[in-house]
Amino acid sequence: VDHADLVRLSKRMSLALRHQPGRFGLTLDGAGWVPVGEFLAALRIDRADLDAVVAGNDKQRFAVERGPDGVERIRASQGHSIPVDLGLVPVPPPDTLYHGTGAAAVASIRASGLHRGGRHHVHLSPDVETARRVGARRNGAVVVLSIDAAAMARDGHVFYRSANGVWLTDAVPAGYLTGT
Ligand code: HQG
Repeated sequence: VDHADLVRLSKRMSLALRHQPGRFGLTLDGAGWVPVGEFLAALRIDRADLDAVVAGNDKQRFAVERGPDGVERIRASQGHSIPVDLGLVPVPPPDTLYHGTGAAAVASIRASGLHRGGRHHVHLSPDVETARRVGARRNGAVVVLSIDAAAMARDGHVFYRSANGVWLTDAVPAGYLTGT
């Protein structure tokens, strides 16, 4: 399999593990896990392909581990639109976090802050380069916004960090956004 195949498979895996497991005949447990064997059968892929995606993934989107019952399981580390409880614990954020987006969204974001949309949380990046990559998924020019996470934390906003290093919070009110 070449790189393009792995990216395609990674997207199918994201669809199954974050958004539409039912479309693949899968049911995730309350924390988003599904047994690896079931997952391979449902997506009709073999173990080597799964390992290639999990190991080679640029963002480490997927976690594979042995569950308490001894059965190997897989889940997405973040990005769900279906209700799963990842069991993330609140962590104090770095002073500044970043959000990369498209220029077209900036006026609205400056007016009303960052909303989580269909996802569980607003996704924030630990550094400008990562935020730029996230923003590059949008059309047009990329804008990187800085977030005064220290002030948010002082004011009682809670932050989480996913297993793959994405910072998560419920919402970012406009007052905590600064330029780039
Ligand atoms: C925008 C990828 C107008 C926001 C990435 C973003 C990330 C507003 C879009 C993860 C707004 C939502 C999430 C407002 C927010 N007005 N636009 N008030 N508030 N927005 O995809 O952060 O590759 O749900 O700027 O790497 O882009 O899937 O969020 O452009 O970690 O693993 O609404 O998805 O991860 O888009 O990306 P998304 P995101 P994966």
